[in-house]
Amino acid sequence: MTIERSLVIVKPDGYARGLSGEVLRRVEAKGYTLVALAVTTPTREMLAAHYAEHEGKPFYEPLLEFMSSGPVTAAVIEGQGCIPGFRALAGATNPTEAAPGSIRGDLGRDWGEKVQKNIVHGSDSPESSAREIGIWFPNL
Ligand code: RTP
Ligand code: MG
Repeated sequence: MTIERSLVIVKPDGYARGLSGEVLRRVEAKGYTLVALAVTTPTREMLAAHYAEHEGKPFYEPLLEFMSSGPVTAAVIEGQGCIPGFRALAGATNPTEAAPGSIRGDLGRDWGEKVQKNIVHGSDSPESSAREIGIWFPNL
């Protein structure tokens, strides 16, 4: 595997619960490096670009509503295989199904809402990572 970068976001639910430090702790404990870090409330415009692949799906509008509802912690991390590596740290999309030991498995649950509030986002491929980092950290 080559050295790669991934965009990690502690979503509004994770930020509001004070889990940014816990997520970054796990990233660093795994051995990945923090390359960039910011707290920001994303605009709908940024989120429409970020989630373009999901446009038209039933959870798209609730997802944009949720993601623009408050501050998030956004980070670019770096390391060999960090794209699949962080996805493994995050666990399955649905926190109820995510394995214990993962971020979503240890810290997440179903809150009975329209969109899955699952604490973190992580890029799913080198192409997504390059695209997403361009949206969130255009100066990198
Ligand atoms: P992410 O993009 O946030 O890292 O998560 P993911 O790849 O595991 O999930 P993805 O399929 O890309 O979906 C993006 C986010 O949309 C919300 N979602 N809710 N049926 C639902 O309620 C539903 N499905 C997806 C989640 O917040 C998911 O992370
Ligand atoms: Mg995704």
